[in-house]
Amino acid sequence: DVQQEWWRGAVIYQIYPRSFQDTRGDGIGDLQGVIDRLDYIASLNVDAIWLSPFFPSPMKDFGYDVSDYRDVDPMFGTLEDFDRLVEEAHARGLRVTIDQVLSHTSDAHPWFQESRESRDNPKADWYVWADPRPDGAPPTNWQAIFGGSAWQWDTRRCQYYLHNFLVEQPDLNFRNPAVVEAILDEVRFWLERGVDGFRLDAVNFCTHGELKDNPPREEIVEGFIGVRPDNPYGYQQHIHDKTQPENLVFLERLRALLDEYPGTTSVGEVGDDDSLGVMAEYTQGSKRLHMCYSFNLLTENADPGHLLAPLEEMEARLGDGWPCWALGNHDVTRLASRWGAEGHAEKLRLYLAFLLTQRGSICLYQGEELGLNEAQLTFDQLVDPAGITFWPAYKGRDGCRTPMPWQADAPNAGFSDSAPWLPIPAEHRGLAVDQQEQDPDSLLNATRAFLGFRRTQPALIKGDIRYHPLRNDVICLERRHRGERLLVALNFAGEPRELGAPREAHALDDAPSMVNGSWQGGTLRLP
Ligand code: TEU
Repeated sequence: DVQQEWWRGAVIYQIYPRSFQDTRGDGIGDLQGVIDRLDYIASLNVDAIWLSPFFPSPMKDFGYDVSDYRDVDPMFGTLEDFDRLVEEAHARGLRVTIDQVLSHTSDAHPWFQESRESRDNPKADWYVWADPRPDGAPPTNWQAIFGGSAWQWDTRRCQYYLHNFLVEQPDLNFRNPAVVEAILDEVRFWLERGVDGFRLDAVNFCTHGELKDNPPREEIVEGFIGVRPDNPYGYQQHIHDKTQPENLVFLERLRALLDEYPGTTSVGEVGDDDSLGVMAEYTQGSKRLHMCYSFNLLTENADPGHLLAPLEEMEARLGDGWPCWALGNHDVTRLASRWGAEGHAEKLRLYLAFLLTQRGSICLYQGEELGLNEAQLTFDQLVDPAGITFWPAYKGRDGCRTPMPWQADAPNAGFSDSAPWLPIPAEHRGLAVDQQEQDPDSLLNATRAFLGFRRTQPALIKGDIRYHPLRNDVICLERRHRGERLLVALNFAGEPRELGAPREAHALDDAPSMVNGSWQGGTLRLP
C-alpha cells in the first residue's frame, strides 16, 4: 500500500522535453536527452518525473496539440526510446508520469480529419459541432483562451466546431460514449507501456455544457495565458463551457482504468474561478482523481498573506482530497522573476522551502532548482502563439521555456550542438548546472540537500498541517504525523525576525541550512 501511494507527498520534476537536452543536433531536446540526464534528475532527490507532451504533433501549441496519442514525435525520438526511458528511470528509483491532452486533439488528428468530412460519417459527433445562429454567428458567445471566439467555422460541414484553446485544437465531444471509450484506450496504451501516471491537461474542459451564452462578469479576472483584460475570455463567467458535473462520469471511468494498474496515479490540471472547489470535488474519495494541480501559488504576488489564504482555504475545503502544488511551470513567468528574486539565491531558498513544506504533492519545474530567471525575448523571437497574439501586454510563455543551461562555457550551454529553438539568455550561463555543482552553497545543492532531508521526514511528506496566524511576515506551520510534530517558520520579511518558539522545542540537527540556522526560517521538532 505504501508503495502504491508513492504519489502522496511526492516531489515530481517537470521536464519540458523540447528544452531539456538535445542529442540529435537539431536544437530541440529529445527523449534520449532525458535518458542521458536521468542521473542528474535522480541526484535532485525527487521521486518522479512528469514529461510534457512528446507525441506526434504539428506543434502549433508545442505538443499540446496531439495528432497521434500512441506514438513519439520523430523530433523527440521513438517508442523504443520511450521504453528505455521508463526502464532507465525505474532503475534509478524514479517514477514516470506523462502528460495526457485528452480534452482536445490537433486538427491534424485522423479523428478530426474524418469528423469534419461530413455530418454523417462514423466520427461526425466525435467533436463538438453546432449550427450557426440564424444570422450566421457562432452558436454561443464562448471565448477561446488563446483569443477570439471558441467556435471556428468549417466550410465543408457548414458548421462551427468548438475549440477552447487554439483553432488547431478542436475539443473532443466527451458526451459521446464512443469518444470516452476511444480515449480510455489511448490511455491504456501508455499504462501497458509501464508509465506510473498521468498529468491530465485542462481536465475540467473535457465535457462541455449546454450551448448557451456565458453571462458577463463585473470584474475582469486575470489569470494565465490569455486570461487577461485584453482578452474577452476574462470578461465572462465560464459556467457553460467547462467544469460540468457530467465530467465526473469520465473521471470515474478513467480512475477505474488506472486502478487496473496498481501504483499508478493521476494529477488533474484544473483552471477555474473556483479551482479550489473543483480540486476538492475532483479528488474526493477513491473513485475520482488521485490529485489535482493547483494554480494558486503560480500567482504574481509573493506577499505571505496572499500566499497563505488559498493554502488555508484548501485545508478547510479539501476533505479527503489531495492537492499538488507548484511555483512554476511551462505556462507562467519563471519564479525568480515573478517573485522578484532574480539573483537572490536566499529568497529562492525560502520560496522552495515554503513550497516543499506544504501538505500535498509538489511539482518542481526544470530550471527552478537553478533559480533561472524569465528570458527577455523580443517580439521577433517569440514562437508561442499566445504571446504573439497578446503582445506587448502579455509576452507569452517562451521566456520560461528556454533550454536548460548545463555547462557555462560550452556552445549553447551544453544543451545542443546547434542553435537552440529558443535562445539561451546570457545570464543563464552563470547559473548553469556545472557552475552550481562546484559551489556547496548554490541553490542547486541546497535544493538537493533539502529534498534529501524531506525524504527522511514523514511529517513533511504525509503529515497533516496547521497554519499559525501570520505575524510579522513569518509564515508558521506545523506538520504532524503519528508522534512527530514539526514546526516550520518561513520568514518573508527580508530581515531577521524573532519568534517565540515553544520551550520544549529543539532544533533538528540533521536539517540542512535551507531550513535551519539562517534568517529565512527554521524547522523545530516539537514534543
Ligand atoms: O493549460 C491549460 C490552461 O491554459 C487552462 O488551465 C487555463 O489557464 C485556465 O483554465 C484559465 O482559466 C494547458 C497547458 O499547460 C498549456 O501549455 C496548453 O497550451 C493548454 O493546456 C492547451 O492544451
